[in-house]
Amino acid sequence: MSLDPETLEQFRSTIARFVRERLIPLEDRVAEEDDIPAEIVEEFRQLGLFGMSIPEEYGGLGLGMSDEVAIAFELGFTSPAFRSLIGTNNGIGSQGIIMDGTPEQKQTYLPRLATGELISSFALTEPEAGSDAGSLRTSARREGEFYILNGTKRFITNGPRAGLFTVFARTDPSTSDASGVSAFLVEAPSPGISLGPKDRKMGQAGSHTCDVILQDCRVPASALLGGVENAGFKTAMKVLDRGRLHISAVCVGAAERLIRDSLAYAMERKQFGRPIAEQQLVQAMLADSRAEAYAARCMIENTARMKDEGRNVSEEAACTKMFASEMVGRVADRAVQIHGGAGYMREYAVERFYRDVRLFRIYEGTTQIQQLVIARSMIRNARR
Ligand code: COS
Repeated sequence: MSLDPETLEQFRSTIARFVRERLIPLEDRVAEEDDIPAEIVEEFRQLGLFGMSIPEEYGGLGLGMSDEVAIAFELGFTSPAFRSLIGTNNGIGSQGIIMDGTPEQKQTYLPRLATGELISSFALTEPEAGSDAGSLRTSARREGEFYILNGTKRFITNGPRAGLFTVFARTDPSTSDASGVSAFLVEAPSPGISLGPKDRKMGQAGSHTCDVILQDCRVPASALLGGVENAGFKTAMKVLDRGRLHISAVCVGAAERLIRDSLAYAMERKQFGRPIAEQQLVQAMLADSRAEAYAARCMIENTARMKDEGRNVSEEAACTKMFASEMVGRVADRAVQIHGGAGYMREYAVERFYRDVRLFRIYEGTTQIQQLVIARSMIRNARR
């Protein structure tokens, strides 16, 4: 499902204005307080942002992938912490339920995720299972009408706020790979779940991650996603295909913000008797950033269109995530360089963005994992 072009354009311009008028002025406060003001959370709710990608029948806006990336480009223009708050409900926290949940699971959770009444988190990563997600050790043992979960999940985005975790756990103890993994919808707080302290991160202040510890956590058998054992890893991979495209769009938004700030600074700042924007070496940096951000935008729009057509875009989503996240790293580096000494100072947003965007090359699959996904797909296709 997608919005008609006029409605999408109205929504996009509303979000663009909201970002510029409400969110950008609050960036320093969010970074300082490491939190998002309650009134902003409420405004997100009213704008429908928690349920952008949740189908309309469950109270969401029902955006298709092309629509969603159009909005993510706009949200990327400000601190990633704002987007992170609504990111899990629209992406990795809800898409597993949308794709593979039972009708009851959809009915129970999606309406509350769409309004933001419930915040969801995706609990895949563990202390010993990061890129090799299929090797996870958290266990789920069936006991009558319950499963008993034990293990530790690490770096869980929105963990401290979450009322619902999609927990990936091993239901087949005879396996040590992806084949024995299932997904569970685990409500919080509940006995057997405890949270570690908030992680102290390099950037993205205002977005919270923590360990989620499961100790004999007892969930009803109905918490098994889709009611099917050992299908969880494929759910995780499908959810990540989509998430990688969304994150790519956020990278482009951030790059466009960095370019805007760099251009404004370069046109203002004078050295050698004229604005540095007139120096060819500075122009080269601006032009490289512009061309690369444009290339990433085109890749994302094309891949999103393919996904809306129902095509498998695992390879393209990985290409896009790899290119866009690496691109924004280069753009941020040039932005600091263009700002010179000022770019190393906290008064300028580029210093904060430089730290914030570093995460994009790591989460939802590192660049090296994207390379692996792309190359494996190339080889598979060549063998056909
Ligand atoms: N969509 C649907 N199914 C998929 C899939 C996808 N995108 N990718 C893999 N699968 C399926 C495979 O087809 C395979 O199924 P069969 O056994 O029936 O053939 C199964 O899942 C296992 O796949 P594979 O053998 O490729 O698994 P690996 O253990 O080799 O892992 C990688 C694959 C490395 C790509 C995966 O572990 C990964 O993406 N790691 C990064 C994790 C990540 O992004 N973490 C971020 C934290 S969440 S913010």
